Amino acid sequence: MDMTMGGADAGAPPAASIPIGFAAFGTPRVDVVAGDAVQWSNDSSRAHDIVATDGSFDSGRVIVGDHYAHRFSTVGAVPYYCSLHPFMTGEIDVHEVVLDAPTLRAGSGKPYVLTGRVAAGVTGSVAIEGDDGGGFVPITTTPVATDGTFRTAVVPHTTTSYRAQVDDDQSPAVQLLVLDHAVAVHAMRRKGGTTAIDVRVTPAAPGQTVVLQERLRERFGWWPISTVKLDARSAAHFVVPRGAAVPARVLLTLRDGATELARSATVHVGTTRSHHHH
Ligand SMILES: [Cu+2]
Repeated sequence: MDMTMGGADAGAPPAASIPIGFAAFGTPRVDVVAGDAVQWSNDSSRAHDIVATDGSFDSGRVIVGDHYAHRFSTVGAVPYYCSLHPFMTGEIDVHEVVLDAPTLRAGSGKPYVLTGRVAAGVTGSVAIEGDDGGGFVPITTTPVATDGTFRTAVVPHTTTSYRAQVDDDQSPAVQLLVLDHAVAVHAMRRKGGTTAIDVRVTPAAPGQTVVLQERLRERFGWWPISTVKLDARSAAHFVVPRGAAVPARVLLTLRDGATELARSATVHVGTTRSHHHH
């Protein structure tokens, strides 16, 4: 079943492309459906090969700039390695059905379209299951189109994992991130020129991270000023020292303080000239 893209066996384009680096396969684990072709491209500066651990395929020597493709027809995990550099390993996981990983974030209570594909020859419908914290439960079923794809709208209320099922095989789960928090801020200028900012996050998220940012002209953008954890009431309090007037906002983030989950409106801190009405 080996083939070369662009050769006599060229059919559908490869479902996945894996770059081969100097000492590693670029995507160590890839999910496909049975019938999919996978293409490896040697982007490095030395030759490699791609050899199935079970002996089911062997690319032979793939020189710099060349590529190799293999079509997978049987469901199951197919580990492989480079026989020239045996520490280089990878795995193709071949399924009856896969869900495409969501690329956008969803809104709570708003429809989001999930898409996926089934293996060659599978017809009928796909069952979609979702887990938003209590375990997987059935959500819906959706028909498979003649080209093997399917799509269906789901309505998540919070961040949810989804998987698809046909016959006895389940797809790997994919996670749909839902932005379901609101960050309310109230800024109050105090005597002496400091500004107090009260923050409240709903629904309650005690212990989660909030970051005060200011838009600083000398930094060319938004800059983190202070990072704190929400208290037991899902509230936080910042005091901004006296200074020039700048826009400020508060982000709810993951623990890293960088991955944004929600953002407040922009408020102004510091001393403005418009204070002294002309
Ligand atoms: Cu190699």
